Amino acid sequence: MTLKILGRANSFNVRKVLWLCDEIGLEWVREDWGRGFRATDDPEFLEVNPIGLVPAVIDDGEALRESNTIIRYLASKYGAEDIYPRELVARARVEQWMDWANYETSISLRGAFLGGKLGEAPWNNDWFIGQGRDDIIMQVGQIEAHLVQGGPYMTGGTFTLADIPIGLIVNRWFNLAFERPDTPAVAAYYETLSGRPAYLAHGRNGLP
Ligand SMILES: N[C@@H](CCC(=O)N[C@@H](CS)C(=O)NCC(=O)O)C(=O)O
Repeated sequence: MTLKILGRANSFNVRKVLWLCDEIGLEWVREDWGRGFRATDDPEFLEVNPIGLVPAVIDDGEALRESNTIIRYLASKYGAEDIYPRELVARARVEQWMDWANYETSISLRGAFLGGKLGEAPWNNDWFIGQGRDDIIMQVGQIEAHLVQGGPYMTGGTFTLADIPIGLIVNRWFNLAFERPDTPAVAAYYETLSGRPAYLAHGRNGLP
């Protein structure tokens, strides 16, 4: 049965699912939910995801939520071991970047992006914006330092699930408009990812 994705296509976390699906060739349909579309506190949405955030998916009648969980689930279900290895150390090296992105950079991007770029309340106060900008500069610096040690992808020579959240952060980084240090290794990584059609469709697609 075709995978159903609930969430607006301009959402950072929905884009992870869309990118993964196209990367491994899964068929999907999508419904617009979230900011600017039907609200996620609508009972119809809450029945699928009681947490009230996008994305949610319905796969073979099973409702699932949390973007990283969804992409790990789909990669596992459809045997994409090249991008989500079974070997435990290799798997942990992928997941550590996914977890780091979902906690650390999500908070800083609330200030730097939602507050500083979109002017969205309650994130649009000067302290929070400033803190978010300082933090994302530090965190992209950590990605830069990591890529200088290795690359071209986050876990080495090949593309993995780790590159999905990090690729979306990097796209957002280059779409922010405040004074930032140069990050040449991150810029090279951005170009490397841009060789992937699914990244051009859902990551570097003109949306921040
Ligand atoms: N930890 C969740 C975060 C989900 C999240 O924050 N989604 C945002 C969009 S990226 C959302 O639902 N915002 C409210 C809205 O669009 O109405 C995940 O990774 O899926």
